Parts: sequence; structure tokens; C-alpha cells
Amino acid sequence: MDIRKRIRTFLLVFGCLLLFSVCKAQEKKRPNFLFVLIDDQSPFDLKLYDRTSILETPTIDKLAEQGMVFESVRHMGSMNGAVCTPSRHMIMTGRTLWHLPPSAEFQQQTGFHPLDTMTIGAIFNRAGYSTMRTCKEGNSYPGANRQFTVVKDKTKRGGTEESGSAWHAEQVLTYLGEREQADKKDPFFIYFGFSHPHDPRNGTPDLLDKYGAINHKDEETIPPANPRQPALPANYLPAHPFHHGHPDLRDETRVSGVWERRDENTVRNELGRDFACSENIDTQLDRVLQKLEAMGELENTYIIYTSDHGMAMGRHGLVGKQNLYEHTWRVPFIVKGPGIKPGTRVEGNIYLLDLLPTFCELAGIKTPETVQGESFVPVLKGEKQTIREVQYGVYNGGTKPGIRTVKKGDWKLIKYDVMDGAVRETQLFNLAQNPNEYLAEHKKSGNEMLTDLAENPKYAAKLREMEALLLEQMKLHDDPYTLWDQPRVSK
Ligand SMILES: [Ca+2]
Repeated sequence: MDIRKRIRTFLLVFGCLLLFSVCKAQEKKRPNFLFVLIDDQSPFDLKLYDRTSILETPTIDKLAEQGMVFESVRHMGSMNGAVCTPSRHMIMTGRTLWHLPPSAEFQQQTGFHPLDTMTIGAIFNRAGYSTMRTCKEGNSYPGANRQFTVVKDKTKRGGTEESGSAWHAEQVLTYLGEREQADKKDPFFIYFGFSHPHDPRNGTPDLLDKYGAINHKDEETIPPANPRQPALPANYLPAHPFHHGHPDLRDETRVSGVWERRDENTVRNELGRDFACSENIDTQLDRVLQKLEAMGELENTYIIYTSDHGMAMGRHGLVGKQNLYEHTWRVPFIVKGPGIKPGTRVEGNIYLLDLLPTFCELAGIKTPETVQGESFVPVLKGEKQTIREVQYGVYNGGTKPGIRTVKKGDWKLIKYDVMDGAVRETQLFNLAQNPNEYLAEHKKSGNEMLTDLAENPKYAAKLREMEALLLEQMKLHDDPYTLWDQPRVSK
């Protein structure tokens, strides 16, 4: 071989090696994901969304300082008393409420549904990610859950390390430890779900004591008052002004420690239990974040913190998740990761079903055509404040057609068509003026906007506009029902 040929061969080999190492370096840069999903947490439990809250969550606060906090994140709703279930289907599939796998299959799906392969675990496995999940069992989407390569699911709602939230953290720590041992370099997607603060809210003894609460089990008595308990929520009522529309609903009648009681002692004790569980979750999250940092993976990991839906916990005289007030329709939402400006706060106007297309875009994966949500990467990049103007919500798990809501800008409409026509109610709120959605029963004076404005003639045009918007959204999302005062649509 003459010298020129040798040089050419050398350059060719060198070039190939260089290209290979560049490709490897780029591959190495694919981000990891730690998706943290809480079971039943109102955004207003957190100081981030209610400055008066006494719940201490240093890890979540730090995450917020280093990432982006979203104000307006909602789940689209439920056609099922178990609101968790469709919420988790929407997260896993990126599909809207009325386009989920049939509800009859929700609770005990054992068979195969074609959509199962278009869910988070399956998509990320195909893209070369290592996937792992830990979460509660039940009221979920089994066909999607089993797509993750490593699955450590168990319902953990006890007050000890083995029976409570620490167990879920242990599963993630073990998984990360094994990756470290095996020196694995591929990116990972970890679905880090908790079983709390969903009831029974059995906090650890030290945290129950901190929030002045006891695990109250005697239905005949009310729990003792304690000054360390959280105060009653600002929009607390001893009873909801009309029937919520779901007779014998478990969450409003049979939750241990609360039952049908709405007195101050019961509500404050249960909030104390809720806070004890939430602070423990914060501690467990910190353990996992510290491990990621020690492994050198923290900077290249998107951390997404949210809940499957909110909770009433005494607000508006309700304690469950089967309503569409802000405390329950909204969820806490924080994202930290590469390229996200620390300490930012945005409106967002996103649904939980927008998560999957966002994950895909951040990972450089083509979003499947089955997805109906929209990526909010432009918001994460600081290019946009919101990805849509209008948001629509449903509760249809009790009497039909149920409850509907629509929000646009500062205005929000809620309509109740329940109990076979016995309850037909309309509420109109200006959320900028009345973020707590005070009703006449809250007896707030000084600002005429601090109430439901549906019957105030000054806002009749706004009411008509919001009602038209609701009808439009119901049609857009293929809502199969019509409310009493809406025109019947033949399908
Ligand atoms: Ca839940």
C-alpha cells in the first residue's frame, strides 16, 4: 500500500471512529425521566399554591425553586366514581376522557387492548429506554402498567417504613442501585408513584404528632382538637348547599376517620393526617433525588411532580374527589430538568393527558398517532405561557349526565344536572377575584365578586358566553350527554 492510500485509510477509519463517538456522546445525552405521581393531593395542600398552608415540603419547594411551577393543570375528569382510574388512563395513553378504553374494563383489565402498546412504558421501551415503575395497585390501568420492564406495584398506606411511602422509594433506590452496579448507561424512565395521601391516611407516628392528628377509628366519637392541626380551609363549609349527585358515594360517606362528619374537629384531624402523609412523601422523594445526584444523573433527568387529581378535604362541605371545584379539578405540577429556567411560574392550561406527547418530544421520540394531547414543551422552553385557552372537565360517575365545567381566562362555569332532574344548578366564578370559589353560604362581604355570579344580572352575557363555550367543548370532546338546558344533539 502506498503512503497516500495508507493515509486515506487511516483518515477513513479515524473519521468513522469520530462519528461513532459523537453518536455515542449524543446518545448518552438523551434525558432520563423521573415521573412522580401522588395519589389524591390537592394543590392547595402545598405552600406553593396556598401560602397559608402549614404543610412542610422542603424537597418539593426546592424542586420548584430549581424548576417550573404550573398554575393551571387539570385532569379532564371521570365517568367513574374511582376518579383515579380514568386519570391514570389519560396519563398513560395521552387520550381524552371519552376516547379511553371501555370503562367496563377499567378496574380489572386482564385481557389485551390494542392501546396498551401505545402507553408510556411500551413507547419508552421501544425507544431504547430502561423502564421501571412502582405505584399502588388497583384503580389504575393494568394493561399499561405491565408494559414497564420492571414493575414493583403494591398499595402502601400504612404508617411504617415497610407499609407506607418509604416502600415505594426503596423500590426506586434498589433499581437505581442495580443500574449503578451494572454500570448501565442507557437512559431511564422511572414512574415513581405513591399510594398516599389517599385514605386511609395512616401517617408515621412522628408526623401525625407534628400535625396534631390521630388515626381516628371510632365512628361514634369525634377526634380531639389540637392546636397543631391545620386550620380549616378558607372555603370550608359544614355541608355542600345541594346534593353533589352521587348517592352513597364512598368518598363522601365511608372514609374511615371522616364518614359523613364535616365538623371542625373531624376535618382538621383528617387534614393533619393528610399532611403527615404528604410530608413523608416529600422525605421519600428527597432520598431518591439524593441518589440521582450521587450517581451524577440528576442534571440530565426531567423530574415531573404531580397528582392524579385534587381533593376537597372539607372545602365546600365535601371531602372527596368527585367534584369540579378548583381544589379537586386542579393538580399540583412542577417540572425540573435540562433547559428549564429555574424559579419560573406559568399558567400552562394543560391536562394530565398532555404529559405523554411532552415526554416523547423531550426524549426525541415520535409521538404515536393515538395520542390526542398536546406537547407543552414550548411552555417548558419559555416560548409560550399556555398551550390552549379553554379547559373542560367532567364528573359523570354518579347520577347522569352529571357535572360539567369549562374555564377560559378568569371565568369558570360549573353545571350540575344530577339526581334525575332534582338538582339542576349553575355556578359562575371569576377566579381572579374569587379563587376560592366562595358561594353565598360562605357569606363573604366587601367584594360582590366573592360569590357565585350565575344569578347576578350584571353577568348574564358572560354566563351565556360560558354556557355556549361548554356546549362547544362537550361536542369537541364527544361528550355523549347533554344537560337539561342544552339543545339535544342527534349523533
Ligand atoms: Ca387518586
